[in-house]
Amino acid sequence: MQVIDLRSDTVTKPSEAMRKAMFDAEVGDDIYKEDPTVNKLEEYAANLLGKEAALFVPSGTMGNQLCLNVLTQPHDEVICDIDSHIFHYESGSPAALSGIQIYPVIGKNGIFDAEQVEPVIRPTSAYYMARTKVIEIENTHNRAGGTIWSVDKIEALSNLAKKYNLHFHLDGARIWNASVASGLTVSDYTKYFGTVSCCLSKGLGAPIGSIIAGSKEFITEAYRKRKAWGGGMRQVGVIAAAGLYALKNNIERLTDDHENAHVLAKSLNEFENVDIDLESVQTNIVSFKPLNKSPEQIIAECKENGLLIGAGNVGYLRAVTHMDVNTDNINSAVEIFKKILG
Ligand code: TLP
Repeated sequence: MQVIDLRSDTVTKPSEAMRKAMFDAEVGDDIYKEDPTVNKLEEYAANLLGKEAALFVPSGTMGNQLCLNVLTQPHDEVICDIDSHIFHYESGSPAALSGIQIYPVIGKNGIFDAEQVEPVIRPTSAYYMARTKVIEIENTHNRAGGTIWSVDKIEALSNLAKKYNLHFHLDGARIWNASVASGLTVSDYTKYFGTVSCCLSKGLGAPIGSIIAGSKEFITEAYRKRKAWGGGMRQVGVIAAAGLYALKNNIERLTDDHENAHVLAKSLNEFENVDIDLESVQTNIVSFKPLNKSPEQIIAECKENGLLIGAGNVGYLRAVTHMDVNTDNINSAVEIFKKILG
């Protein structure tokens, strides 16, 4: 039985051309900054993101957590959306690795306003409170279903961060999807942030790796911390080559994934037993609520039929489109869903 895997865009496998780039990669010891391919990737990514410097890290989680660690001291606080990845899916690392706490604000589809943030910034005189240090947003927003932030809302938060001398961090794991869907460049978004983390191993199809970017000073400190946390890597040009290939070749094609997600979402919307907000389907993630059975039951029944999907927000299911599923696969997925949810 052919299996259609819509659990995540992380499941993609490197294409032949990407593997060739990996095979051909020049390598050196990256701890000594002597891996030419890693150096090329970091320079290319820094340019694309409009930042002074960038650092290749093993995962998006390490990327976000390194950024938070460098930006904060123990007892500090990070304001972010209640459904953000750093709050739900990074194993409590802000507390465990940096001794900081999260102040979650309740966004709509993962997006919140500066007006919600200003009242919860702690007064600097309140010595008995955590110190607000960072505002963090996620673009696109995973748990909210791949939603895109408007530049206006980002700019308002950036101004607020400046006003209160706070850091502004972007979890841009899927910033490429936001850029392609909105028609804005990646740096149209990233220019508002001091620090950015973004993934090469999701929709872009690289097997591993993320990039963090910011000022030279910030990256120098993050480079120290990456080593301290065991994330220093050696002849890692073989995987950096995949990341470089992904950035150069796989961004524009994300529109195909977005179209497939729309096709899937529209079909699901026609089923009696599905609650879906079509407005939230803006990129490659389709988040929907089954009304006839529990999400676990649906996941199990889909699996029996050769379709893999995952759990999303509480009570929701998540299907993610990516380069290893084509329109025929999506049509087959719709048929399976029809059997189970129609
Ligand atoms: N997200 C994964 C899971 O952890 C949920 C997925 O399948 O979508 N930021 C965002 C917005 C993410 O969606 C993810 C991964 C990360 C950070 C962390 O990246 P990795 O998995 O490389 O640590």
